[in-house]
This record gives sequence, structure tokens and C-alpha cells, in this order.
Amino acid sequence: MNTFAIDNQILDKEETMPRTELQALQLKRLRETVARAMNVPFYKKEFAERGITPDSIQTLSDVRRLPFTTKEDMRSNYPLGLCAVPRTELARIHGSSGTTGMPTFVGYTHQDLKTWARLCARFLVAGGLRPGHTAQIAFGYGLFTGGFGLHYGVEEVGAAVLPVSSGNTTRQVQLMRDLQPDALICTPSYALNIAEVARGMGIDPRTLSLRFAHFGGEMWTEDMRRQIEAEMDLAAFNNYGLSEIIGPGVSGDCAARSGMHIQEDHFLVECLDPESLEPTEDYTYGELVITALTREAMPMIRYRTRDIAALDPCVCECGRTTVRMTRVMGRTDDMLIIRGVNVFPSQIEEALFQVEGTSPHYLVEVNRPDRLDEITVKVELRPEFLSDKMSVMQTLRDSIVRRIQTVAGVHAKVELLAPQTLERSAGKAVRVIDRRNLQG
Ligand code: DLL
Repeated sequence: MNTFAIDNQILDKEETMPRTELQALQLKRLRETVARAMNVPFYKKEFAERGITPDSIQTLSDVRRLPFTTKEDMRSNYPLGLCAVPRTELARIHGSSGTTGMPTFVGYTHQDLKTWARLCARFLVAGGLRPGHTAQIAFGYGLFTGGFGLHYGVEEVGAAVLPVSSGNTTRQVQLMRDLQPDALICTPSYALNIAEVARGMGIDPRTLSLRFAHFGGEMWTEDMRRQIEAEMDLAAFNNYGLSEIIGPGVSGDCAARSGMHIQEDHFLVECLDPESLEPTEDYTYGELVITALTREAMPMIRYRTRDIAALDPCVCECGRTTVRMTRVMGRTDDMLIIRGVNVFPSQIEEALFQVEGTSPHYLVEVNRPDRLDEITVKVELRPEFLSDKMSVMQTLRDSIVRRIQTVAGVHAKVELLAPQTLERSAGKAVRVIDRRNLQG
């Protein structure tokens, strides 16, 4: 890991509050959230059925009496039926792209926007951004929360924003060369894409001015972090969030970079077994279920994120007292069940990084010929590992197959591709194509 010295700055006292005080604040805010949610017909009905009132929430564990909220609930209250304030009080509306179904929308009041900017500023500061720096934002600006969320976060820090948005990668590199930003903000896969385009332009990305990067919006692995840090000579920080809850800003790395601090004064996070819905032990992977404690426009209660991660309550060297979450290892809806074995794309990524010669550009395809699931991993090779010799390629392919078998427990077909074959992304990379539904 690159370790550019970062002085350990902490923006708000809530980040280092003694746990008892923090939990008292969470309880107070949970009650307020329940009160606000009474204005939402969906929650009002659910609460009435369970006999829930704000006063009936006596301890934080009473959160378990509250109903879950799912993506389907958002869809059935389309477009803004889960808002707790009149439409006239909304200051912004964001939404999901709807690539996997109907889009969903999320409303914000002016206060929500202020809170959101502050939350983004906190993790940016934890990851080295300071007043006087310049941050290039290569997240899409639009309904997606990445661009605007980070934009106001950078401003809140007092740093300068270079609001490039995503895409036009050659221009991204030119701007980096000419305007010399200190930080890059985008998805990790887009950073790799930018580095590759820079090299194609004859610019070694390591010679650019970037010192920090704040990546989020998609799954990535620790190996991917090392790869990007080596390719771009910067320190890369992970941050996590989702539009239904607020957008980026739910959690983020500190300088220790060993788990993302959950901003617990604003979010109550449970980690549950996705089947039994019982809480998992600390350090055990489960589905994150998040209650937003301060959202005015759209109070979100026990939102089932489908993201699989584990919680780490261990005290962090940075001084923050908040619980950390691991990287998201995958989403329950991305989990492939291949002949009975559960496989996450992150395991495939991990396996690929362990074999010399592979690049971080890969695609997992799932097919079902003859009613049996089959997984094909297409991976680009590094140019120096391409060979005309069949035997050399065969050996490399075999070692990838074995690595995937060991790490993910499945037998995959592996296709080796020439560099630059797979489509590059400017946002969230598509890592899996599941063709099984099409094949019946
Ligand atoms: O991706 C919000 C965001 C933007 C977070 C920019 C961080 C930076 P959605 O488009 O609603 O919102 O997608 C949310 O993306 O449930 C996760 O599955 C995934 N995700 C977000 N951040 C991470 C991360 C934004 N750091 C969904 N690691 C979430 C892994 C992530 N997955």
C-alpha cells in the first residue's frame, strides 16, 4: 500500500465520540426517524400493524422490531411515495439508473443536502483531502449520486473541484496533465481505464500530480487497490454508499485503510444473515441493513442493501470510535450459484490477481448449456505475457483455472484475451453477464 504521510485530521466530534454517547445520540435519532416516518403511508401502516410509536423505541436493539424496506417497496411506492415531506420541500431528486428494472428516485431537503456534503467531506478529509487541494471528479453528474455527492463534499472540505464528470478519457488525462489535481474521484475501474489511456498517450500516469484517490460505487478488491496504486503512484481510499440511503458518504476509509468507518451518528447499520435475517457475529459476513437516522425527505428504515460485508467493532488507530465495515465482497443478487456453489465475482477477481500475466480487465459469463451451469472467465493478458506458443498459453490458462478452483471453489472455463479487447467502463464496470435466463 502506498503510504503518503497523511496527518490524521478529523472533521467532527461525532466521529470520535465515546460509544455510550454515540449510542445515546443514535437512539434519540432513531426515535425521531420513526416519528418522521409516520408521515409516510407505507411506514404508518407497517408501524400500526406492529404497534410501533416513537416512544416504544426504548433501546437501539428495538430497531429489530421495525419493518424492513426493500427495493421492491421503493418500486411499489414509485416515484416518491416514500417521501415524508411535501413535494415543495424537496431541494433535489436523485435516482438509480434503472438498468436492472424500473428506476427509483430519492428526495433530499436542503438540510439533507447539507448533511450529505458534510458526510462526504468527512471521508475525503480522512483520506487526505485538504483546503487548497484540487480534486478531479470523474463520476457521472446526473441522477447518479456519485458526481453531485462528491462535488459538494469537496467544496465542504474547502478544496477546489474540477467537475469533469465521467467519460471522454483522453480529456480527463489532458486535464490532469494541465491542471495538476491532487486527488482523483471516480470508480476504481474507471481509474484503471484512465491510467491505460494515459499510457496510450505517452504519459506515464505515475508522473501525474495525483497523490490521493477516492474510489467507490462498485466492488473492488485489495489487489485492485495495490494495482491502481502501483500504476498511478497514489494512495487509494475506499468509500461506500447507496442512493436509497443518501449516496456516497455512508462509510469511508481512514489513513489506516483497514476497513471503512461507518458514519454511525447518521446511519444505524445491522449485519444480518440474508437467509435467517438474524444478526451475524462481528467479523462475519452478512447483508448490511441500514437505517438512515437523519434523513428528512425520505426516512429509510432497515433498508436491505443486498451488499455483503462484515462489521469490525475493534478500536481504530486513527481515533475514530465508529464501527468499520469490510469491503463489500459482493451483492446477494450478484452471487452466482454454480452447480450449488456460491461464487462472488470478487472471488474471481481475487483469483485472477494471483496469477502472473493477467490484467485487471475481466468478464465473467454464466451459461446453462444442457441444463448445467457453466462459468466462463474472460481475462485480458498483459502484453508481455502474450505468446505464439500454444503450450505457453495452455499453461497460463491451466494455472488460472486452478487458482479459480482454489479461491472460488468452482471449475471455470477460462478464455485468454489480447490486451484492450474488453469494453472499458467510465462508471460502474460490468463484471458479470448471466445468460442463463435467456437459455431457460
Ligand atoms: O454507487 C453511491 C456511491 C457513489 C458510492 C460514489 C460511492 C461513491 P448506487 O448507484 O445506488 O449508489 O449503487 C449502490 O453500489 O449497494 C453497492 O453494491 C455498490 N457500491 C457502492 N460503493 C461501493 C464500494 C452509489 N465502495 C451500490 N464497494 C451499493 C463496493 C460499492 N460496492
